[in-house]
This record gives sequence, C-alpha cells and structure tokens, in this order.
Amino acid sequence: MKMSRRNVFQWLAALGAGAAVSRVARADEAPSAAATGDGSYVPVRTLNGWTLPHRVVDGVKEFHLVAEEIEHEFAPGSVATCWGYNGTTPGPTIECVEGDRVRIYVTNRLREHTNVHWHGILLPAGMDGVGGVSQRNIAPGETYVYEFTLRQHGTHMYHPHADEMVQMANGMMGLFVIHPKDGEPERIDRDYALLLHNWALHPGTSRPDPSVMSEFDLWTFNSKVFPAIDSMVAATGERVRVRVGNLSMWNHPIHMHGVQFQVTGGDGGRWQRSAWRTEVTEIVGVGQTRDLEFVAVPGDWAFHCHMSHHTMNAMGHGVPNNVGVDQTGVEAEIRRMLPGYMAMGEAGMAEHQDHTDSGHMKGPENTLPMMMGKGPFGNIEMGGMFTLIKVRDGLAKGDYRDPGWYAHPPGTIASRVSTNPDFGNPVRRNPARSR
Ligand SMILES: [Cu+2]
Repeated sequence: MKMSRRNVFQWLAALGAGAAVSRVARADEAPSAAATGDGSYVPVRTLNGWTLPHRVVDGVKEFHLVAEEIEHEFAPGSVATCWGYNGTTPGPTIECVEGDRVRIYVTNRLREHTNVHWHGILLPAGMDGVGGVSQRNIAPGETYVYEFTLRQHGTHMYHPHADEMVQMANGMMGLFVIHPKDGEPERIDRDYALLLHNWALHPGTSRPDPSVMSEFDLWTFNSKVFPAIDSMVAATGERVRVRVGNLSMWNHPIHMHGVQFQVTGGDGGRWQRSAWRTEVTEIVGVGQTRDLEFVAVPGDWAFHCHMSHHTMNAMGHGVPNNVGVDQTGVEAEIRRMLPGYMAMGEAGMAEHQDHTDSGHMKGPENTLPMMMGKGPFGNIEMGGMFTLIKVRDGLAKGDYRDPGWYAHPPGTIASRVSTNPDFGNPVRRNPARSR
C-alpha cells in the first residue's frame, strides 16, 4: 500500500493511541513503581529456621537435601528424636526465583526408603516424587537428583511421598518459596514463613507416635511451641508478608491481632489483586498455603491458631474437668493414694501456670506444661501455635532482633477502676445460684 501523508497521520495517531492504551494496561497490572523486575527480593525469614544454601553450576541452582534422624527441641524441657532434613525439622527453606532451573540432590540417611514430593510445583511427571508412581524410592544410603525449571511463583512445600504417615509425623517437611521474576506488585519489606504441624509426643516418651490420627500433644509453628517460637519483628509502616503452609492433620484458623491483613496468594501462586481478601482470620487447610500481608502498626500483637487447644501444650489434654468441684478435704485423702496430688481447677485452669512455673507441680518426664510464657503484665498462659508480632517505630531495615516489650503510650492500657464485684450494677441475665 502506498502511504499518503493523510494515511501516515492516521497510522501514527492509531499507533500513538495504541501505545497509550498498552501503557495503561501495563500500569493496571503492576501499579506500583516498587516492582523491581530484576529478580531481586527480600529474603524469606523462616521463623526459628533457615534457608538452604545453594551453588550455581552452569547456570543451574544446585541444592542438597539430606533426609535423616535428628534430635529436636520443641521448647526447653521437651526434646525428641525426630526425622528431618539437614539436621532440622522443618527442613531448610528452598528459596528461588521464577525461571530458575534447579537441581536438587536428595541423600537418604534414614534406615528406610524415602523420596521428595515438590508440593504445588509444576514439573515433569517423573520429577514429582511419588514412590512407585513416578520414581523408584531412594534406598538408605542412596542419593537421587531432581531437576526442573520453575515456571511459577508462590509459597510451596516439600515432603516425602513414601511411608508418609510415619515420615511426616516425624517431622519431614519444608518450605519451597519462589519469588516472582518481575518483582512484587506491592513492595514487601519483611517476608516471614512458617509451617503448621502437629505431633503425638506423648508425655514421658521421646519419639512422636505416627499412629495417632486426631489426638495430638503438640501444635507447632516450624516445629516449635510458644514461647520457644521467635517473634515476628517489623518497623511501623512496613509491608509484612507471613507465608503459612499446613502439613499437619488439621485445618488451622490463623488469627492476627492489630490489623486487617490481605490474603494475597496460596499454593496456586499470587492471586490477582481483585481476588485479594481482607480478613483477620484465615483458615489454612491441610495441604494448603496462604500468603497474609499487612502494613505494620506499633505494638505487641498476638498471632495464633484460633483453635484454643492448639495454643496449649500436652498437659492440658484429656484432664478431668474439675471446674466447680469443691475439693476441700479430699486432697489429703487422694494424696495417700497418689503422692504429690494437688487439687486444682476448681475456679478454672489458669492456676496451672503458677503451679508449674513454681516447680512444685512436677509433670511427667519430657513434656511441657499446658500453658507457658511471661509478659510484662504477668503469665501469658499460652503454648503451641502462638507467637507475637512486635512492631516498633524506626527499626532499621533488616533488623530482626527482638525489641523487648512494647512501651504503650500513656493512657492506652486497659486499667482497673474498682475491686468491688457489685461495681456499677450492670444488667445481668441468669446468673448461677449463689454467685
Ligand atoms: Cu490450629
């Protein structure tokens, strides 16, 4: 076609309009100028855990996992022989960028065979790590290699697909985090990651019982119970992401105080912005992951599973209900049969922590009190899946040190106004007799 001057103008105008439209479209997809686009990222912080080092060989990122038996401490006072990777449960976090080619060696130092399934990762079927289906199992002493290219980003996991009931109950699992190659739509300042798990470490024993299906003793973030779980630290105004994966046998409603967070992704990757949801509790189902993001506000804020037994440790499970039982006079009688018996629980269970903290109520060997933790206002009375988000003004980027307890601004703490139970004479319905 011969181009007239008029045609050229029309063509240029169309081109200009098209260019403008495509600029708008791009801006809609990635409205933040903070997107880096160069594959750089804020490294994930695995609470109480670590990230697996790698080396680059001919452009391929090489990792090496070792499946092995380990000694693991859930909190001081409870140590068990567990199974994990490279000396820990969960195993170290594998951290990559979308587009990376990875080569992962897996050495089996267990006394039975194993393999590794890369949970949620798109790969050739023969790399999927399902014993008998997609590969031969890795026998004791053997090393296998997995190799694939990461064609996605998001929060993923790894775990065995061999004798799963035993190997996962003993702690074999880890996180596999893939950062987007084009950067984040919203700049992330701190990126925390944790795996949810449950353990049947019965009081007085030293190995998790893999036969248990629902009655667990310990509920953990990254195989630790409160107060042994690290706090998540952030500076006021920072955008924080908490990646939560669940390889336990229960769904966990994960609840955050102080803010409304946005759920921005799952094991299917980062969701479109229109699918982000504002919540304060998000159920992380078995086998799922969820990415929770929020802008940090100052204070010490609880972060926990909302199943109340999941924020308690072993000694709180299956105890007789003594609430409302007058045990006056029977304590001495029972002590003749059960030396050391202590009447408690009449008013509720909160006194448990004082008794165990004082040391005069000795529990079974190698177990943890139901509730633990000391705060600036007294006992915290928690265990299991509980930790704190500690946000302070002016923390330096990358400063993850525990800043201590929050200094509340004057006049912002709930305070006592009376010690008289009849204070204020409020309306009450159906009080129990003699109360
Ligand atoms: Cu829970």
